[in-house]
Amino acid sequence: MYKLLSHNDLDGVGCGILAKLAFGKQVNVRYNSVGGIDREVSWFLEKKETDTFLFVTDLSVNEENEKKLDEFYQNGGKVKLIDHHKTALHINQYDWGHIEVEDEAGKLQSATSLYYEYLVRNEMLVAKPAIDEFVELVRLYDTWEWEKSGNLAAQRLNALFFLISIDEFEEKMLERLKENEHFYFDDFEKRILDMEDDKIDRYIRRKRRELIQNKIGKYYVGIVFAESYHSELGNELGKDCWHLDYIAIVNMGSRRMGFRTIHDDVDVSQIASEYGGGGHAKASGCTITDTAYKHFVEEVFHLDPIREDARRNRYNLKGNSVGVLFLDPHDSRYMVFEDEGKWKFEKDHDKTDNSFLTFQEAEKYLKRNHAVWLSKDDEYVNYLIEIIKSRR
Ligand SMILES: [Mn+2]
Repeated sequence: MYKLLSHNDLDGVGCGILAKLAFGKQVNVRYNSVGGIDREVSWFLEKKETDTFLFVTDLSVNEENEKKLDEFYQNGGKVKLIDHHKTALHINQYDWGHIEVEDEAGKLQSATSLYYEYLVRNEMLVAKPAIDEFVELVRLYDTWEWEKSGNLAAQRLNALFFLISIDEFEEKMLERLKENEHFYFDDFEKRILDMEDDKIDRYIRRKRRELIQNKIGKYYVGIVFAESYHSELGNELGKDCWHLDYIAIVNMGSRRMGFRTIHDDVDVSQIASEYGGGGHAKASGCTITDTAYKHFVEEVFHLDPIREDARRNRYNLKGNSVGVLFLDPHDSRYMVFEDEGKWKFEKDHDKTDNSFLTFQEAEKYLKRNHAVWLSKDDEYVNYLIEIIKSRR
């Protein structure tokens, strides 16, 4: 017999699907949250099922279970822990551990891609195009590479995963992978996925209007209270507010929060670990501890959300060397302009000493320090009229 303890997200369930393809009724699969895995591992070890082969995928164990698993292994038990989170790299010291964040070519791994390689290499599963394609979609989604490569199928696979129950998802995927040469979405799935896309767009637009900005430690942070679509939300808000170092998504209901960044020079696994959590450089999470509550809820709750840039301008356009007008919450106006190869700004018609190499740097400075937004054309025109009048 085989037992698989895996994560309850798409990547974790991808491992479960592969296990069922490989072992059929011989495997017992259980999905766990990050917080639930250690209890399951302890239970398994207490039962002393020495002839059951234990797989743990997409999750790691605490120190106590790490020791107990090694003891189990040393006494002839069969166990393999396969993960791609860098916080688990120390498990590689054991023969039964295989943690790989990226392969030799620098391609980011997911638990599903690692487990697939493992099963095929050990002749427990025969590779075929449909499975290759499914595994790659899961990997693209889990590592966020789909964003760069623009692979919407990966994002849609995850959306489908959340639209139906885990059991239903498993069943559909198992049948599809067994019976077809290639992976596909059927017509019904395509329709509900289109509807879901619209819903996500509306949700993100609404949450953008609720985004709060604050400086926490050395970082400028965007904070949003949200229950759903954390990945999509973190990514879209991060791109829209690229002047922020990372986005913190607070879920009061589950008492958990997530951190997302689009920037290569910010490591949010570091930030999560300061609050007792963990994860990846670009996506991480933690439970809302007292300190996290203080920083991300209490101290920001009274702040107003940051305004959006005007989107339908014809004249007040970013990068316009003649001048670009920004407004701040205290009704101050900032005109950014190019002068002798440098970008400068005046505040309410008064010169300032600031100068920047690019327009983006000036915009970043103003957005971080003064929470500005791009004004609409009519305010821009008014400002220009004031300049003309003052010259007469
Ligand atoms: Mn994963």
